[in-house]
Amino acid sequence: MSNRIDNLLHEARRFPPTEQFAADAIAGADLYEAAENDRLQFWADRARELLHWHTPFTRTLDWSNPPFAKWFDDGALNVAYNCLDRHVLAGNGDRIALHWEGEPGDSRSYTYSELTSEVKRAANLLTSLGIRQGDRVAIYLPMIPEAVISMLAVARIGAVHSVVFGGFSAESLRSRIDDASAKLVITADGGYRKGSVFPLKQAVDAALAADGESTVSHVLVVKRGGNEVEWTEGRDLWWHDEMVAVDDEHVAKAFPAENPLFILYTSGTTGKPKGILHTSGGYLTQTAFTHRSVFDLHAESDVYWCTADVGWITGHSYVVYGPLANGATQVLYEGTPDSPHPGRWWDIIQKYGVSIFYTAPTAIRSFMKAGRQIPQQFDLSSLRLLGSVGEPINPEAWIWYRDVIGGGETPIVDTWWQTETGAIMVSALPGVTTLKPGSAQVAIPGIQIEVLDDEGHDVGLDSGGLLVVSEPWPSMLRGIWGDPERYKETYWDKFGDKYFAGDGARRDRDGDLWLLGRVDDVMNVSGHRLSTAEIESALVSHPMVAEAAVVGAEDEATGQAVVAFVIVRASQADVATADEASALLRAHVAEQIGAIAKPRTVFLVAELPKTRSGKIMRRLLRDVAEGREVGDTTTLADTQVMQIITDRLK
Ligand code: 6R9
Repeated sequence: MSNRIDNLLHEARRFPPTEQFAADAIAGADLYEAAENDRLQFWADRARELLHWHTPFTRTLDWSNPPFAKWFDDGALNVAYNCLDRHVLAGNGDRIALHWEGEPGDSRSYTYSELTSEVKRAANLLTSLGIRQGDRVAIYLPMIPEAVISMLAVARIGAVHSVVFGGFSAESLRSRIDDASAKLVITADGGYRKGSVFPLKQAVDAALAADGESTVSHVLVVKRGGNEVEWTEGRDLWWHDEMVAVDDEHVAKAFPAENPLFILYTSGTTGKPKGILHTSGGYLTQTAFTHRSVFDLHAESDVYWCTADVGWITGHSYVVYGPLANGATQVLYEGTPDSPHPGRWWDIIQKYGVSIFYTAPTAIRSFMKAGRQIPQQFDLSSLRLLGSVGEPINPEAWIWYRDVIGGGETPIVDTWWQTETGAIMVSALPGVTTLKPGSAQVAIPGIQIEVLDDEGHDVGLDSGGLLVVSEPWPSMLRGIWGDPERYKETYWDKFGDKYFAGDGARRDRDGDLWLLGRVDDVMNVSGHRLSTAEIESALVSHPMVAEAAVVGAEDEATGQAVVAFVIVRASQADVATADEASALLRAHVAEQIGAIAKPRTVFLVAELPKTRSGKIMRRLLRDVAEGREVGDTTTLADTQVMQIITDRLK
C-alpha cells in the first residue's frame, strides 16, 4: 500500500478546543478512561445516570446468542415518560421543548408541559383505536409537531412506529405498511414544500387501494395543507376531532427494556428495503448520552437545531429521542432551506438564537455554491457548536462551515453512524478532541471500532480497510423486521461476531478515522484502491468547484477509471470553457493526489442526482459514465435531474 497517496491525509489544519470551551464542556477525557476500564459498567452507569427506570435493571448485556443482543433486559422503562413527564416533574414544565416553524412562516412553540399533555391525549386516542403494545403504526407526516407527538404517543403505549418519509411514493408506503402489518396510519392532508402544498393523504389512499387486503383499520389525518382530500367513512378520522374527544391524563406504564420501539426502513444492496428494528432502553441510553456529550448540550441555556426530517434515523435519534430525553429546547422546521428565500435557515437561527446546529455536508456544499453573502446577511453569533452527518465532509466544506456559519470559532463535530447503529459511534468530543477537518476522528467512549482487511486482520495505521464494530453497543439494531437470516448475512457473516458496517475507512498515524465512503464506492484503478470521497475532496478544494461526484467506470485498460461530475461555482461559470475547465481539474487532481487519481473524464453538470435524504446516487452516474441507459430513478429527490445531465452531455 506504500504507493497509495491520500490527499485527505495531507490535511494539516488542527483546531484544539479553546480553554473556555474545554472548561465548560459537559464531556471530559475521563469518559474514555471509564469506558476503557470497564465498558459494560460504563454503559450501565450512563443508563442509570441519564434515564428513569421504573424497574431498575441488574443485567447490562446478554450476548449469549450473538448476533442477537439484549441490553438492560430485566429493567423496565417508558420511553415517552423519559422524554416528557420526568422533565415536568423535575420542575422544567415551562421550558420550551419545540419551537416549530412552518414553511409559510406560521410558528408554534410547545413547553414540556404542553407537549406532555398532547402526547397523553394522543396515547389515549391510539388506545381507543385498538392499538396495543407491540402493534405497528405507520407515520407519514410532514415536519410538524404532530410527527413528534405521534411518535412519542406510540412509544408511550409500548407500540412500534414505522415512520415513512413524506417524500416516498404511495408504492413505497404500501410495501412498508405490508412488511410491518401496520394497523394504523397517521398522516396529514398535505404539507408545505418549496412554497406549495404537497398531498400526503392522497398517497395513503392510493397505497391502501392497491391490490390485496391491507392490515390498516384506521387512518388518522392531521389538517395541515388545507388541500382537498377524499374520505373513506369508517376508516378515516380527523386528528383534531379525535384529540378533543379524549382525556389529557394518561399514566405511562413501564415496558421491558427490549420492547421494540420502532422499525425504520433503509435501502440495502438488494431492491427490498430492510426494516431496521430498534428497541427501548439501550437505544435511549446511547442517543441521550451522545446527544448530550457530542453536542455539549447545556439543556437550560442551549437552543438546538437538527435539520433532519423525522423520516430518517437522524430525525429519530437527534430530533426526537436524544434531545427530548435530555430536556433540550429545539427548533423544528417544516420546509426547505431556500423557501421563501435562500437565507431561510440562517433567518431561523437568528430568530431563535440557535446555539447548536446539526446538518449534512450536502446542504453545506449547496450553500457554498450559492455564496457566503447569503448567510452573512444574518446574525449567526448565537452558534457555538456545529455538527455534520450523512457522508464524509471534505476539508474545504468543513472550513467554510466553520468560517462562514461558525464565525471562524465554533468546533465542528463530524459524526459517523448509521440507521443500523441507532446513534453516533465515531465523533470528536468538542471539549476534548483536537479537530481535524475531514476526519470523523475517534470512537465515542464505550464503542469499539476496528479497521480490518477482507480476512479480518487489523490493517494498522495509515492504510485502508473495512470499518467494523467489534463489540455490541446499546443502540445497535436488534434485527431486520421479519428476516433474522438477512440480519445475520448482511452484518455478521463476514467477520464472525463483529459488525460489518459496509464502509471503508483508514486510520491515520495518530489513529484518527477517515471515512472513505461505502465500500461499493471504492474504485480499483490499475490495482490501486481509490476512494470516491478522496477524489471528490481534491476536486472541491479547487476554487472553481462547488460540488463533485466521482464514480469508477469500467475501463479496459485499467479495470476502472475515474469519472468525475462537477458543478462549477456560479461566480466561476464564465471563466473557462468546458474543455479548459475539465483539463484544469484533471491536472488539479493529479497534483493533489497523484497521476493515478486523475479523472479520465470530467463532466461539467448543472445538478447531481440525489436521493431524498441527500445522498448522491453514484449508480446513476456510473450508468452515464459507462454509456448505458440510465437505470431506475424513482428514489431521486428530483427525477428530472438525470434528464438534465444526459441532455447536457449529448
Ligand atoms: C446517520 C446516517 C449511513 C451511511 C454510512 C456512511 C454514511 C454517515 C457519515 C458517513 C462519512 C460521516 N455516513 N455519516 N460517512 N462520515 N460522518 O446517515 O445514517 O442514512 O443509514 O447512512 O452514511 O456511508 O454507512 P444512514
